[in-house]
Amino acid sequence: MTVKADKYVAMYFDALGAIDTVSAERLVTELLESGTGLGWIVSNVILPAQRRVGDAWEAEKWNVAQEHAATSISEQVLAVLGSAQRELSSGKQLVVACVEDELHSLPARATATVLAGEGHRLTYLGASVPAADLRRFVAHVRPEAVLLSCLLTARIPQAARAVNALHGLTHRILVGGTGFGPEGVWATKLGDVTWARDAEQVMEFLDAPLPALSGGKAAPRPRPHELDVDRIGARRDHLIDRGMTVLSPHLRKRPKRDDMFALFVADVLGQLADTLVAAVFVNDPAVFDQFVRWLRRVAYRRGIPSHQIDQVLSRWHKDLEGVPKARCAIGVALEEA
Ligand code: B12
Repeated sequence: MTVKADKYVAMYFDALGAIDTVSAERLVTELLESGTGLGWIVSNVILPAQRRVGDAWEAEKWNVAQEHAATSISEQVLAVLGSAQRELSSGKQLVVACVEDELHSLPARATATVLAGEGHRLTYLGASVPAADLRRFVAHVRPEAVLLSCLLTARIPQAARAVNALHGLTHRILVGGTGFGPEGVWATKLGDVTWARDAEQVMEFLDAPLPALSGGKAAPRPRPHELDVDRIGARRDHLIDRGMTVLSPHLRKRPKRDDMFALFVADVLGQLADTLVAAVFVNDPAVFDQFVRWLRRVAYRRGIPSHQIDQVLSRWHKDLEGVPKARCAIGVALEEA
């Protein structure tokens, strides 16, 4: 099956590269008509091709516009696949949402599409759903389970807020996405949730007897190092400015088109600060270290050497005096350089 999958991934990825929606759609519909399962197509063709899109962007082979165009084709393909599915009376009512600030909606949509293919009744809320609005929506719909997606580790605090907001409203909260780390290790910090790798695993959990609905006032969740988290949050803009100052001589060396590059760098520094908050929130420096490794790779390919990232980190280390958990995480990332 792997060889076959590789072939289809290559064909699908080529269609994305050629912005050829018709071929992408035809490929998956032909697979479906030949009896290939919806879950298999999503997990072994569409999602791996999207990962390749990310690799192409990371390696600067594809620009942001190409990535956007490719992703919008995959969204369309998933919409077509999803609309062809029928709900079963045995199907469960499920709500799927990305946590606040999480813009990677495609993996959540893919998960929802596979579950719809199994006859479940899906309400897909898409990207960045504020916790309070999610609570209101779930209180109204009363689904059997809520599925939360988080692709970036930086969004773990938002995931925790969503979980808190849902307390007492649904029998199950399932969380998924690369943001929770390998095998969902950081999801354990969110309290009463179940991490699932993919839609298949969600189905296993849905088949198990329903846990009791925890009622009453929200149980106090562990909010580790709350003060440190707030302190970094309060300095977020300052940290971004600092990073831009350190990197600006370098940004000026870039060709004219690169006003966009400066915006990208500012955005990534924001993600870096948010990831530091997440690392402190779950009390694991590995969260930050992992993102810094990615940043070094991406920055290097765009002409920013690793020692300049170190300079940013060293400035942040100084600026965050009195925030020991943050300094510890930065220290680990600097040592790993
Ligand atoms: C498309 C894309 C975008 C689009 C998203 C559009 C959309 N509608 O989804 C846009 C342009 C918005 C975007 C933005 C950014 N992106 Co982006 N993006 C991607 C890309 C290319 C594809 C994402 C995708 O759909 N993957 C598809 C599937 C295969 O991913 P997957 O996570 O493995 O999916 C599995 C699980 O996550 C699981 N799952 C997910 N949710 C759930 C929920 C439940 C309940 C369950 C059970 C399972 C589950 O389902 C899948 C398995 O079945 C990835 C590349 C990649 N490797 O994923 C980068 C990537 C994720 N992005 C990345 C980055 C850094 C960013 C930005 C910070 C970039 C920037 N500022 O310039 C921003 C951040 C935006 C934000 N605030 O959220 C990095 C992350 C690096 C890191 N170490 O954290 C990646 C890996 C790119 C790269 N190679 O560098 N991005």
